[in-house]
Amino acid sequence: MGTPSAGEWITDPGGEGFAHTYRVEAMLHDSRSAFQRIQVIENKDFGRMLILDDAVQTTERDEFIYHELLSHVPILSHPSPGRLLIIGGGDGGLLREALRHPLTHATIVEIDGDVVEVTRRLIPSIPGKAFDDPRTRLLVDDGIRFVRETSEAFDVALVDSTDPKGPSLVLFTTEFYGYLARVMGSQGVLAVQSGSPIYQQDVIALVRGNMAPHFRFVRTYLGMVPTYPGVLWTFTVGSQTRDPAALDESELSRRMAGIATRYYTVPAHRHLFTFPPFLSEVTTG
Ligand code: AG3
Repeated sequence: MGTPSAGEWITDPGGEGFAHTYRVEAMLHDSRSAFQRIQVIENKDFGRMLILDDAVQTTERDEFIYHELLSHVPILSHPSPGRLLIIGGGDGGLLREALRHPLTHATIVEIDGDVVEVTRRLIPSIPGKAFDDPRTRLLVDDGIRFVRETSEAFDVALVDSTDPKGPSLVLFTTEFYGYLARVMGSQGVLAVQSGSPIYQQDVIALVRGNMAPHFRFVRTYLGMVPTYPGVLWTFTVGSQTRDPAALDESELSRRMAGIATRYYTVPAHRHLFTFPPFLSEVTTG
């Protein structure tokens, strides 16, 4: 496919029968890495947008929603998080948000170094200074191989993957979740993006089923991301010691003090896990 030019529309397909579409104000980047097509466009409503293999990953205007949800919920679910592991997340938005907590160390293992380079250069507000933080170590490597082979220990692991297709499929397997549970030990907390409750209910069921053997609590929560197909999006957190849906509010308030957020709030925390009735089967299956 040729590079779309200004004025043309690009399409992010949802299920088999619907899609989101965005008008290209300016085409800033279009390349093929060893793993995927990488595009950055400018859009009137969402600003700069990072698109991998036609799927919108993150945008200047709404990135905070996904990144706040995938960082604060699991980090707060751990009683004393020090060492963080991120698999994927090469745009750096999740790393930036997570580093707002008093972590001691963050390792990010991204398979595609081009995603890191392109985002840092063209959408610098998303990573901010996260890759220069002294606590950060960036490894351009295969995430599953890293967790299988490492002898390091982590407290919290976050999987910021693309849709379960091609190379990211392994990031949805029970073997992978088992390796992550092993590197985190008896207090570990894992959170992953688990897809759309509108057109990927099979993905949510897969993630929940594959995490269940490895974590005492497995909880799915909901967010609204305007630029993901269908807007509604899910995340699933596995925890060994505490139920992420039933944390003490005064502890949450203490730990979120000084961390200003635009989507996540402490009073709303437990409600993130309550789905409207038409979606309730998604998390009871
Ligand atoms: N990770 C991927 C979310 C999936 C979006 N899917 C889609 N648009 N079809 C987002 C990475 C942000 N750091």
